[in-house]
Amino acid sequence: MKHLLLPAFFICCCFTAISQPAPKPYGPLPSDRQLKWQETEMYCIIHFGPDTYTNKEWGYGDEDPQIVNPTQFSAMQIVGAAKAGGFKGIVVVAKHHDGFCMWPTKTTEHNISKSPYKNGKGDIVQEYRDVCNRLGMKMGVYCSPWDRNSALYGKTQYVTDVYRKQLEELYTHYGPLFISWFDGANGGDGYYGGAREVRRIDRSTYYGWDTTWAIPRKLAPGAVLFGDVGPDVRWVGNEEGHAGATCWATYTPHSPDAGKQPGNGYTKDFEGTEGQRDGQYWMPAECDVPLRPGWFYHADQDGKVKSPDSLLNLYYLSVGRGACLDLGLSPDKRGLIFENDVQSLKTFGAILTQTFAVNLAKGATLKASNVRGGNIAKFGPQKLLDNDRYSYWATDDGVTTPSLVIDLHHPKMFNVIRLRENIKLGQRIEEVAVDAWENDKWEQIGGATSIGGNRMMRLPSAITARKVRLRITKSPVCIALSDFGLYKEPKL
Ligand code: FUL
Repeated sequence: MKHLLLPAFFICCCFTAISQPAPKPYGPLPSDRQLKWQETEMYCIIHFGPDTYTNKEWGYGDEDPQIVNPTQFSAMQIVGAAKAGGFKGIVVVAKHHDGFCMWPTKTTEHNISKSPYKNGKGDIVQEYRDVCNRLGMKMGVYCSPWDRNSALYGKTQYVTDVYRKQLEELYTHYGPLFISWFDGANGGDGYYGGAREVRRIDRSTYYGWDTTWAIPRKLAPGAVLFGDVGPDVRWVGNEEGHAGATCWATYTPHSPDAGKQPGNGYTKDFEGTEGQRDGQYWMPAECDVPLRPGWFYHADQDGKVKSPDSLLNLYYLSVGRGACLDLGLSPDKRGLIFENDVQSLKTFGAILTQTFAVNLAKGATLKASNVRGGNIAKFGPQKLLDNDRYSYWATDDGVTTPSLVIDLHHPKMFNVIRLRENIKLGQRIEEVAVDAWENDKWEQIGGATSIGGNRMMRLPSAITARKVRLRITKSPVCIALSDFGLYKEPKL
């Protein structure tokens, strides 16, 4: 009898393991386009236009197109500088608040074809498109809703016949786009076709966001829509480049006035910094910050370009907290990225490449306190090291505070710890702690909250250890952790 029972027991065990279903998803989930955006991590928004020539940040809308006359404009040099910095895409400012369109639009005369650039035959947006294709960079667009040039601004006709038509042109001719950027700065004084007055709009209703968003959904289905109210990616609430130390991918935008619909430029934007644990939507944060003090080029800021070190710091405060970093680049009057900026980007990119070239945990022996259904092949901790953001170590339902010992076999020096959840199953883990085996006992060396698609702990100084322990200290449900990495930054 015994000899029959044993195989039966094994078959039974194997069956339970194989049939062990994946954990149930938790909370709001990302769409495919949001997953791709999350993987992008870093991109650059590029401001170039009349303001470059007038030394302003917000053009009034009465600028003469003749001033836009770059003599050496090179999309290759600009996008190349971003790529050297480790950025994976660009957002082209196709129209800023001054209303000047950098492509030959049919919607207004106030566009690049009226400038001397390439004798009126220029199309800056197309030049970026071609170079992005050549360099394997993603491209997105920003077309300012606020238009200080248009005589129609403030009327319904502006939205239906100008703004939405501009979006249609951009989505139709310059795709594929990975992001469409919607700004919150809206309404105020301007040229408005010569009226030179103040025009206010109802920020909650004027742009009819649902109808407006339907255009990219149809014409640029791969693009996430960014704005204060998302709906795919939210503004982080500051232009300093940092997300909250706790930063949830889930968010519900609220309007500042009770009972009104929130809109871009009309939210409690400070809430974007942390998001909300019980947020209704998957709407992770983007941190936008310029490389210089301003978004546009100003010669007197040539000495104020952020250093590689400060970019690195911003990287950990944004990407390291599950947001994406959107760094502002500003080509100068020549149409080139200034030398200082190029140098800073290059060094920053080199540091990132060196830091993340080797996961020092690779080859380690991993021992988890629990593996879902005992099914090591499917849910075991080795999935943490396979470089796949969506394969994962999972625990049994109800096991919410597991731990993992990482035996590196030899003492290794590191100062960055990176964790990622398989966010296809939602943002699950609320808090973790990391210990190192030091002086014959576990000493806590790091901790973090709200893990999500990316969470990095940058230690105050490098430590050397042979064994590291990860403790999940708070999660409402069983875990689905996809990556664990230990890295060492090179010395600057
Ligand atoms: C802001 C704009 O008002 C700035 O001029 C800049 O374009 C920045 C990226 O977004 O809201």
